[in-house]
Amino acid sequence: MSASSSQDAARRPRGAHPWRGVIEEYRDWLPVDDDTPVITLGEGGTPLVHSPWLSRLVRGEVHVKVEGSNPTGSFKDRGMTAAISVAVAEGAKAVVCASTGNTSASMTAYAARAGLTPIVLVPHGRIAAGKMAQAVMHGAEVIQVRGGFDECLQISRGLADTYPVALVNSVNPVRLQGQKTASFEIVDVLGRAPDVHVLPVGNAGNISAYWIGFREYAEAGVAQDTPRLWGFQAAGAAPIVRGAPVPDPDTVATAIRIGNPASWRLAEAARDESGGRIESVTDEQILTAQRELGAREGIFVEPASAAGVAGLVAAAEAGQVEPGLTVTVTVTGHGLKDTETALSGVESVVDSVIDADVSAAAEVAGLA
Ligand code: AN7
Repeated sequence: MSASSSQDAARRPRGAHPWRGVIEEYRDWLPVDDDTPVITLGEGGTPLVHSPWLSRLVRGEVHVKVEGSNPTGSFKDRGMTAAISVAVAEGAKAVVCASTGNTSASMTAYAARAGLTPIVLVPHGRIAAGKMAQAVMHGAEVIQVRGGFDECLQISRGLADTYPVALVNSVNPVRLQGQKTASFEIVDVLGRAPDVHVLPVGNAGNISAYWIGFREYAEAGVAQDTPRLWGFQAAGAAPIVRGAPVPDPDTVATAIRIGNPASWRLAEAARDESGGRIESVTDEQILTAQRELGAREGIFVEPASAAGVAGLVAAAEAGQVEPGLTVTVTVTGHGLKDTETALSGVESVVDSVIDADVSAAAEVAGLA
């Protein structure tokens, strides 16, 4: 390199390629036009992190798509930038959603940004504290329903049918359009579609959105083919696996405590058209996967997010993953949202208490 060109390089500002949020990055693929106001918090562009641990287990290459890195800490931001932008374009003044916590955290942030009134319906109890704090900080009207997520969704639909308020649950198709950008990013970074993509399933919007994205890229020739989609529900909330709604779903993974998913049929289509599978994992498998991911890979996720990882581990241990595959796994939300569950299995957060003394610290740390 000549002296002058290296000087040019030095003069260029570093970090000169800011990520602009999924609407600007993937505008041509989304249902927006030049007049749509872009309500964004810079979502998307999340890390795709290679996992040596999971790669060893499946005898292939596994990458983790870390969606907890989105502005409100979950993948919901991708769909929400799209849904709220379109709602504003259509003249909405108020927005409503039912939520197990992450949809409401995201919706209220984007609504605040857009100057809309956010109304959220959450199930009685069992919402992680971090998610509730988010809705409160974003100025939401929070309504707790004596019932589960499925009842909350019914009421949200009822409100939107009768009153001047826009529904932004994933039954709003614009949400899935925004969420499909995660598939685009995976292909853009890998330079190809993975062989298998793994993710947790709750209300089943995300698996449906990923399938839209992978298919669109294949149809446009950006990718050569599409991955098999492997979805995992929590055993106590696994209606798609059972083939029937679960009236009283229960799991430590509160985000996916859903007994009658809105996108049930779309998820089945995604599974079948991709040659994939939707199965369940126990709470114990979920919590183990959560801990391993944190301790081995430095990635702290909430329990629901670990369901996909748990499913992949189980499949690998059962010899169901042929060697040599490229596998991507989405971890959907950040562990900081639910520290209570993360710490609940921990005997003692503090291992030792000592006086302010280096040698005492060295001794209890096993260094001396
Ligand atoms: C961390 O926030 O349904 O199968 O109301 O928060 O697309 O529903 C959350 C779902 C996975 C499941 N991981 O995704 C809500 C809500 C996390 C989640 C899911 C959710 P979908």
